Amino acid sequence: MPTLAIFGQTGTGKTSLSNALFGLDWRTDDAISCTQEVTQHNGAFINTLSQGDTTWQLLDTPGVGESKSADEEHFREIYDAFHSADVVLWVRQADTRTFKVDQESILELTNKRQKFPNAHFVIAVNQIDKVYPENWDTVNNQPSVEQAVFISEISDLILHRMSPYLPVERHCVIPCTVSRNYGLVELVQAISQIHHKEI
Ligand SMILES: Nc1nc2c(ncn2[C@@H]2O[C@H](COP(=O)(O)OP(=O)(O)OP(=O)(O)O)[C@@H](O)[C@H]2O)c(=O)[nH]1
Ligand SMILES: [Mg+2]
Repeated sequence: MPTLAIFGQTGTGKTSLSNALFGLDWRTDDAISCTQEVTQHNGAFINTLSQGDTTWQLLDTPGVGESKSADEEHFREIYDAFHSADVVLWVRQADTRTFKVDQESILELTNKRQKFPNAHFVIAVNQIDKVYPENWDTVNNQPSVEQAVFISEISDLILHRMSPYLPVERHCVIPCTVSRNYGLVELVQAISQIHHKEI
């Protein structure tokens, strides 16, 4: 059974994505760091997102960057999840410009780029509904023309800032929004392209 493990800064939407992709009802929070331990589920993607019947071991991890003490407390189990993953899904929030927390935590997780899991790497650029000027096209349920331009630039920037740290390719940087149920089929497709490891 392949392992899909989800990482990223607190509040980016890791648990929301877990719920949306696997039909779960794990607790999320608008304001406070929520997931306090690695949470596991064995199951398939919901059938509106994928026709495949692969059973995954899903690991949802506590977000990084909440505080120094929380990061220290959670590090070991996040590290173990990272190195057991067949697919590493790193979640970024589209309207965030800071990369230092992601970069520093990846450096720690990879022993300063010395040790990588034999995994396939995907970045979800979540919460694209919040991208300036926040005028989501509700008629067609897609980004507005103005948002689409920024989302493309943001995805390029994320690749530029993250690829020195994580071996991710441009076609595996996937814009999405859980709230609008948009981009999730593409995200599942990117996750399902496990080239690098025999399962
Ligand atoms: N606008 C918007 N809000 C979202 C989206 N995805 C998640 N959220 C909200 O973002 C907040 C944080 O979501 P979580 O899923 O708890 O985030 P998390 O990454 O699991 O957070 P930690 O467990 O603290 O690391 C919640 O209020 C979600 O409803 C999205 O696509 N758009
Ligand atoms: Mg969470």
